[in-house]
Amino acid sequence: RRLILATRNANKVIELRAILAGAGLDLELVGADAYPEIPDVKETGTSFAENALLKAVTLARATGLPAIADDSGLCVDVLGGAPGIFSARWAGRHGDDKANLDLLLAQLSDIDDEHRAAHFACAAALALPDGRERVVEGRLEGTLRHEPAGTGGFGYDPILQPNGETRTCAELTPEEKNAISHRGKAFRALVPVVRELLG
Ligand code: ITT
Ligand code: NA
Repeated sequence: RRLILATRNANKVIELRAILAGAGLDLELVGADAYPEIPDVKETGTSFAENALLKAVTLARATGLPAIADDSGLCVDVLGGAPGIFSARWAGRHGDDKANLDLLLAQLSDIDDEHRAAHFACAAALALPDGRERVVEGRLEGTLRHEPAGTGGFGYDPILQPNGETRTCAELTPEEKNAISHRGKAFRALVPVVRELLG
């Protein structure tokens, strides 16, 4: 049986495959790229959960298959939670990770180390063609560096140092990141829900 990964972000696909590989789900995970005729989902929600559900529900309806989706981002305390759901297009162009990160660092240049708390958030949604839907969330708390460090991961990973770590997310191995990340937590929490609803 097939389960659609309702994302066009290649870095998310890599992480989701690794996170779900250990779950023992007897499902074939198929990326949204296998359905190029389905238009991009407009993320019109006002929360990570709403946007994740929009993506999962749209793909489940369009394919007739169960779908899971990820909506995620970086929430900076001193910015009142921004970039938040706008993380992927903070500097204007959707998915321009370097421009997004550079702009955020510039916006925080005057903020001292005591006031650089931030967290990654991830909403993991499951939608079935019959209309059933569920969503769970995960977080990774940390502080923001003044300069990027590391080459792993994607997005804002080079500037987020998880609490209790001396390295940024981009300096962790993929296994280390997935073990503590917002995405790892959210999707490990979604696994029993997938089992319950898909049998
Ligand atoms: P899909 O909607 O197709 O899944 P997307 O890239 O548009 O792909 P989002 O709207 O959820 O996905 O935006 C996620 C953004 O949040 C991403 O571009 C990064 O800037 C940031 N982000 C999410 N998870 C991250 C992580 O694990 N490490 C670093 N940055 C992350
Ligand atoms: Na989004």
